Amino acid sequence: MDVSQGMFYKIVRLILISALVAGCENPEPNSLKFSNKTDDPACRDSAIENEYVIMYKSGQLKVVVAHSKQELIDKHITPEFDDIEVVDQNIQLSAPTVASIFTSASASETWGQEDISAQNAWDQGYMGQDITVAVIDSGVNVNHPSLKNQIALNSGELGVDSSGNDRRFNGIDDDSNGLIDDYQGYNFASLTPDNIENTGHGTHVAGIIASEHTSFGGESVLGVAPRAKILPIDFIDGDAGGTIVTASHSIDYVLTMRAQHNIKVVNASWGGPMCSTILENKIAELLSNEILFVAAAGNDNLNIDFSKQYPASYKLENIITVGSVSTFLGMSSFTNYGDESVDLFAPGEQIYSSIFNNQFAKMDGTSMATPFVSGAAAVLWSKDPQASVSDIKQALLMGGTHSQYYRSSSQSRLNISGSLNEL
Ligand SMILES: [Ca+2]
Ligand SMILES: [Ca+2]
Ligand SMILES: [Ca+2]
Repeated sequence: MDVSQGMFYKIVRLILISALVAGCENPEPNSLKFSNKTDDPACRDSAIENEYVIMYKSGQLKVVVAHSKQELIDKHITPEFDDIEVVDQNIQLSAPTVASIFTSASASETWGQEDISAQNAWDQGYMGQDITVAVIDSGVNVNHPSLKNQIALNSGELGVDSSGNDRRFNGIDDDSNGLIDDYQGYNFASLTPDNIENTGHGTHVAGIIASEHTSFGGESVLGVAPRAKILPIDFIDGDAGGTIVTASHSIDYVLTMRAQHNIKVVNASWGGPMCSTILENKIAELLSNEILFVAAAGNDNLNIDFSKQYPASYKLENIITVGSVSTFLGMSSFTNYGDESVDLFAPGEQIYSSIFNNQFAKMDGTSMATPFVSGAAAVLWSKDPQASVSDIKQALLMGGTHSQYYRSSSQSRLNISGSLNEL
């Protein structure tokens, strides 16, 4: 390539990056993978004004402030042009929403587990053993009696250091993974090791996936994969919320800890109309590492083939998007749906599980349907540890209970017994 050609390609790339920086208004036909989700004006609403995220070719992220496109290019892009992979708006992620919290509800506390034939898997000895599910959420009450034995602990931050101090609390990054005292997950909203669980959401999700079946004061949750481990990754704290950056750092952490914990599944019971190439790239990295990403369809009663919701609507092979069915087994009145964009339905109303302060509660939402599928994936992997993401996804979609009324690609709702037969 001669000099003029090199300059030409530089200019072309700069134009592409400029198109990205312009946000969703001005998609170039070939502008990376951005244009397929730039047609929805809703994605602009969640952008943080004047804040941009630079993703370097190394995978590192940096948040920068610029008051105009020209300022962004002159100050931040041009000086580091060759090291930059993509530039994106920074986007606010709303705290995960639950359709409602019940104080009294008529359904059995285990109707969901019964509907998906979980007992059949447990009877065969498939309980998610040796599999870890990363729960990227509002945090997990790691001391909850149903969950305290189910947390994936980082061996590099356990025991005592050379000074005789407990590595869990010594203020030192003992395993040199870049994070201090991350012995039971990490909080990328506060940048501390502490799960700050003040919504109940993440604990409820974690309980559906992997609660022990032991009774505590007469109460128990039948976790779908009771021998799987949970890696709690907190990326949303109260009103401060999370961003594309906290979500991306959470996914980077999954990749860092993947080998030690055998993380096969990420549960993402959150989303919104956010237009982010960076988040899409991060989920694609999970795909390269054979990690499944199970995403909630959302609770807006929308057809998300048309009203895109992310991360559910990214076209990546490792994503399973989950809608909710009611106790009557029809689609929930609130659930999002889509013949292409939703993959599978699962129980998502009057779901009983753990919450903060060591309590239990019933909740509604696609956030609750999603962990049924994550738990089921862990169960399938405990039957066939060598299975690929594609094998597991296919078994989940093909093994479900079929109905033409379910508006999803598989027209079915989760059934573990059927899926085990497909594997
Ligand atoms: Ca560490
Ligand atoms: Ca430490
Ligand atoms: Ca939190």
